[in-house]
Amino acid sequence: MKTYLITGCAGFIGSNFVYYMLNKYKEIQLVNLDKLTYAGNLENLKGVEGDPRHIFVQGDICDKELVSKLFAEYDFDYVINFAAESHVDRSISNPEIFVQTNVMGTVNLLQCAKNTWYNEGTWKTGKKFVQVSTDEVYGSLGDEGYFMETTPLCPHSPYSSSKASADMFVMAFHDTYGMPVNITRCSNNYGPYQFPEKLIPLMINNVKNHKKLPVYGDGMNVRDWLYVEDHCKAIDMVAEGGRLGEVYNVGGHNERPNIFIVKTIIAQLHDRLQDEGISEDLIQYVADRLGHDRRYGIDPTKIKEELGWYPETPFEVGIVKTIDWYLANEEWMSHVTSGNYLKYYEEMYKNK
Ligand code: NAD
Ligand code: TDX
Repeated sequence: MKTYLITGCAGFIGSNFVYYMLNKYKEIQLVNLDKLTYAGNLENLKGVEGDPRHIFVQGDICDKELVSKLFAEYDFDYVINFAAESHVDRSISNPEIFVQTNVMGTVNLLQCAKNTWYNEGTWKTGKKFVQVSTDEVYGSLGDEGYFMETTPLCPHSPYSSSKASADMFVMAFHDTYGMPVNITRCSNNYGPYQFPEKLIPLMINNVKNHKKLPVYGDGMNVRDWLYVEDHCKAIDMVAEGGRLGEVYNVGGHNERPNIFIVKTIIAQLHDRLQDEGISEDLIQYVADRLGHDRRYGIDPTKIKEELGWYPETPFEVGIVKTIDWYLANEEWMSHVTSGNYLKYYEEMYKNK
């Protein structure tokens, strides 16, 4: 049986990963270390309550004592590091916590893994550290071309700079000590349990409540959308079969301008809810994000050719599944949008 230290798995992608893995593997042990920041939510893990294959530990990936204790207690085969501060807008107003968690936290995990897995120049067999990174580390594309694994890192936001820095430390541990690692760099995920500070759930929530839809700039920035379950599958495949020391880009020629996404959500909810108050009149173009990357687009050839992964969910199917989930989980949304979310929203969008 394989034992995993998974971090940040009370968040969006991590909680989806927990469901994916427990569904796929009958015999598995997941130890989920999560600090439960504003983005971490135990309600995301309700479906695995009582399942002994999933153990939740509340704590910080920066906490050396705690992480060392976990390594002493469990014989981890894998570390899969999802834990991060993940929102670009928050990184623009408060970069320090991004350095703390995304860089220092990752280095702490690397060190604790090395302390346990490495002895007198030799690594224990079958171990691997997988860093969940992002296409944003490559910077921004013009109208043409795609991000390849060989594209130089050129991050622009404090968030993507912290993720690029973490990636470099992961590679440094591979290059310096021979640590068995992989890095995955995926494009924008969407699906169940995504916190409504991100474009798709924010728009779904606002449309439903007839609130204005804040579209940054001209709405023509392009993101390459990936259904979260397809991403979870890719991470599992990389952990299982990725060549050591390699980076794998995860995405799938699924690029859409933001305004297309917003209009799709409006049309879907208008029809589904039969609500005449839902229309494109809700769209409000607002001041652009500072340093807003224009276009992301992933070339997924490497992961397809080496591991046979491809994005199985077309956007048209994934967005309907996503909207279905949010409509069926109004209580989840009302819990996460009470309290601090309201304060965040007012502050974030006050001058827009
Ligand atoms: P999220 O913000 O939904 O969840 C992050 C989780 O990490 C939360 O549960 C939070 O409590 C936890 N966390 C934060 N700081 C922590 C700390 N110091 N110690 C322990 N836990 C901590 O993020 P997400 O969207 O699920 O993203 C997961 C990972 O995937 C991140 O590393 C992110 O950079 C990367 N990624 C996300 C996307 C996307 O579209 N969402 C795309 C590419 C890459
Ligand atoms: O209110 C909004 N209006 C708007 O126009 C918000 C929240 C976003 N946008 C735009 C900005 C982006 O061009 O929509 C696009 C998507 O924005 P986000 O959902 O904030 O995602 P993005 O900044 O692209 O980053 C996401 O994908 C890569 C994740 O948050 C990162 O964690 C991941 O690494």
